[in-house]
Amino acid sequence: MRQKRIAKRRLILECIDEMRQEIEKIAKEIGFDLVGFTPANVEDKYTNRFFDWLEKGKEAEMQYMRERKSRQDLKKILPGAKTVIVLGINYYREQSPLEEGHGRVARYAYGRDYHKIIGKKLRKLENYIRDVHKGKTKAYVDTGPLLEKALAEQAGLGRIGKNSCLITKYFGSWTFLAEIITDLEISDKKKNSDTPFNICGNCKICMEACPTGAIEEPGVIDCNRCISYLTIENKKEIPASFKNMISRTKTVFGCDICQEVCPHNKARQKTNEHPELKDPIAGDSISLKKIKEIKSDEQFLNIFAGSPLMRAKRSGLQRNAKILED
Ligand code: B12
Ligand code: SF4
Ligand code: SF4
Repeated sequence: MRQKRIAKRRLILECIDEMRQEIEKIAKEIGFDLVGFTPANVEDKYTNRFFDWLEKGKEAEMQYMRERKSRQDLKKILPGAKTVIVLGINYYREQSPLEEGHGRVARYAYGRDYHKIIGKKLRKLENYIRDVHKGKTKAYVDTGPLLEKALAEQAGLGRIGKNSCLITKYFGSWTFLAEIITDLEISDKKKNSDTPFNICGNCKICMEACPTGAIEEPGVIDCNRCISYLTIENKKEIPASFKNMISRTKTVFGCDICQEVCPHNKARQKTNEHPELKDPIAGDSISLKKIKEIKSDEQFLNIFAGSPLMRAKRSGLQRNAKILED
């Protein structure tokens, strides 16, 4: 009897393993570079950190970050959720040297908005899971209340560094993240070590290199000080105390500094091979004169439609460019 039970259990485990391998294979064919599986619950150590961060007001004006419940319990998003399939896509590219009179654009915003590119790939994988395995699914790519880096770390895609980015083994932190929550029970029980930031050891290079001191503690970003937040998400005037610091970085949209200095990235970064990421819209940098001369929202749309720069709107981009000109 016991022997029979063990044999049955072994068979189930083999089936789960096979299903995981098959989904991983399809995901890679669709164009994902990294695939991992984790149970559909976020460990307390992450949610506690997240609540702490909110309580201290580190999210600045990003109201949408205050949605707490579903970040903790994914069954509130998909009833019966059992597994999160975490996916990664390398987006690294070498940048051309910055020309005089130009402002730097962060690498993630070089071409077409990754939400659109990855969204399409997610739909393909969801269709496969629904049709072949009859699983319910709900997909995200930076589009909902998930702790994506926490889930990626749980799924074994990489480790969170002191710069708070998820650093993967093959591409460093130059990796977009996306998730499919499903009611299929296919999670992988392999776990990362519990020691936080052990990928960093005693290194603090990113904390020291951040021009505005936004990495307050290992893994904790104060958005009120972060150039990425100030130049993308922030809708207001940029506080005078940060203007000089931003001007020195010559950044007009986003910020890559705490990733560029990371020794893990230097050892792992390789130019991505995704054709969809190669068409420039904003490019590596934009002429400040060109930004200044945009006279209407319509003209702005004509130039930047489909690009992550739409998030800052014309007013935000012109505000940023003005800081570099002054
Ligand atoms: C809000 C947000 C921002 C904000 C805040 C950034 C931040 N670090 O929180 C701003 C606008 C500043 C930002 C900037 C950028 N972002 Co952003 N952002 C997000 C978003 C929507 C939510 C992140 C979040 O929940 N923050 C809240 C904090 C509290 O959570 P956390 O950062 O995950 O921190 C966890 C860990 O660090 C850990 N932790 C922290 N301290 C400790 C200590 C101990 C002891 C332990 C155990 C754990 C622990 O627990 C925390 C809670 O889970 C995610 C998408 C998503 N839904 O997850 C994208 C996301 C994080 N962003 C992304 C990117 C690409 C960027 C930029 C690189 C863009 C750019 N070039 O300008 C920068 C990077 C700046 C940086 N160093 O983080 C990617 C990151 C991919 C990766 N490989 O890490 C994501 C995942 C989007 C995506 N789908 O690809 N972003
Ligand atoms: S993105 Fe830039 S400003 Fe923000 S923490 Fe990193 S280095 Fe600092
Ligand atoms: S620069 Fe150093 S401290 Fe920062 S994430 Fe990389 S290894 Fe960790």
